[in-house]
Amino acid sequence: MKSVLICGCDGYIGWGLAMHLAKRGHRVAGFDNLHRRRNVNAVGSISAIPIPTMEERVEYFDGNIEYQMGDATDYEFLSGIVKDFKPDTIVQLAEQPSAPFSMKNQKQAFYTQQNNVLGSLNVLFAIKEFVPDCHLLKLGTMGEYGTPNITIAENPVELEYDGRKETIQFPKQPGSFYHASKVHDTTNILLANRIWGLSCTDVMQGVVYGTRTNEMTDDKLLTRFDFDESFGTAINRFVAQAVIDYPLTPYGKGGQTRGYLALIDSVQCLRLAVENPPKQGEYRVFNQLAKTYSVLELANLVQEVAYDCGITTRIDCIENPRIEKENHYYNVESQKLRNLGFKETRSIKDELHLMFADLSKCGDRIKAHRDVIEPSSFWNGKIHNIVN
Ligand code: NAD
Ligand code: USQ
Repeated sequence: MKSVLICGCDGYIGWGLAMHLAKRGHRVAGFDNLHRRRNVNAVGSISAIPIPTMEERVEYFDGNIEYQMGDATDYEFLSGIVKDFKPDTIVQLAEQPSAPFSMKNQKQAFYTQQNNVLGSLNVLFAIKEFVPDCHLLKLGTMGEYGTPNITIAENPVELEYDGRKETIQFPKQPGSFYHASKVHDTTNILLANRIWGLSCTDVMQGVVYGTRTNEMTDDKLLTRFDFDESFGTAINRFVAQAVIDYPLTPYGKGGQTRGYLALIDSVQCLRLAVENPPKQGEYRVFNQLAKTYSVLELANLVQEVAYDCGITTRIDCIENPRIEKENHYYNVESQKLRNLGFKETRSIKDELHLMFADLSKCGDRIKAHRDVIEPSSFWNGKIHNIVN
């Protein structure tokens, strides 16, 4: 049994992970500042799936989860909970996760980097001061790497230049101020690993989709589900769109390719990392994804499954609000979690069927907020400058 502190336990992944670890017999505590709820409301949206308060969730769930409201950027609060709970694993999910939100304006870019980088810096110091042997399981993102024209390695790579060799982490090319905040985190973690011997799994996770984990046995235990331009992610948005007869929205040419995994597999992978910690003083990277797809492939898959569910839906490629390559090479090494036993729980089509079943009950809530689906913030308008 591990004692696991989850930073950001009210979030899309955090709530599912907290229940999953508690059901596996781990001792689980968590905290959250509830900014995700606030930020989604601030962009004029809501979670399509209604969710109770964190206090109610903990009560409905008959496993044991200790919850406190609090902020990772408040060191007094954070060090207090670490000192009291004495975790042997800290899962750091407590960050602002939306790339489009971070690109809206100066205020949101500043907020994202301050919240993410300084919150994670506090986690590093709390570990050093109070639980130096603790395993930090840190959620980074596949978007730290960008879309390089070579295979993305999971292990450090050897660089040869000017007749000399050095081993380095795979180079990072983030595409938004949000993704850049994760690269800054990685730099700080590597430093803490080098100078203090901190043990860390830095998870480069792909885009997560889905409505369910096995522990969500009751509607009151479901996790949040967003579909707006900022907080909704590709597959989740497409299913929500199909449910209300809104044309699916691949951006631009639709060739943008990313790694994806279902929520149930995200918590499976994080549990495997918790139960198989790195060696003391080790820094390791896991590239966490099940499969890669282009957004157009995803839109086609969602259209097919919608049809099976009796919904006819249209695909309208719309102007890309982001600055990104729309036709590019993408290949990722992701073997380490598979070596620990990770297997995709079900096919993407089966997962999409479950999503349609859950979201078809939420059509009215999505329809009432349909105006937040269309992108309204363009990253800079110079889309023609991207070399494909
Ligand atoms: P989320 O926003 O639903 O969860 C993060 C939670 O942390 C939220 O409940 C939020 O209120 C809380 N939080 C944010 N800043 C905080 C702070 N300073 N102190 C305390 N609580 C704070 O996001 P998610 O989709 O569950 O993602 C979790 C993590 O995984 C994030 O770090 C995200 O960047 C990363 N990630 C997510 C995805 C994805 O597709 N969802 C993919 C790759 C990586
Ligand atoms: N996209 C569309 N149409 C849409 C929405 C998205 O074509 O309606 C495209 C985007 O332009 C992008 C791709 O789909 O090319 C993925 O976009 P996304 O919004 O699903 O994902 P992203 O912005 O990259 O961010 C999400 C999570 C973030 C996490 C990241 C993992 O919000 O927290 O870090 O996925 S990754 O993409 O691997 O960096």
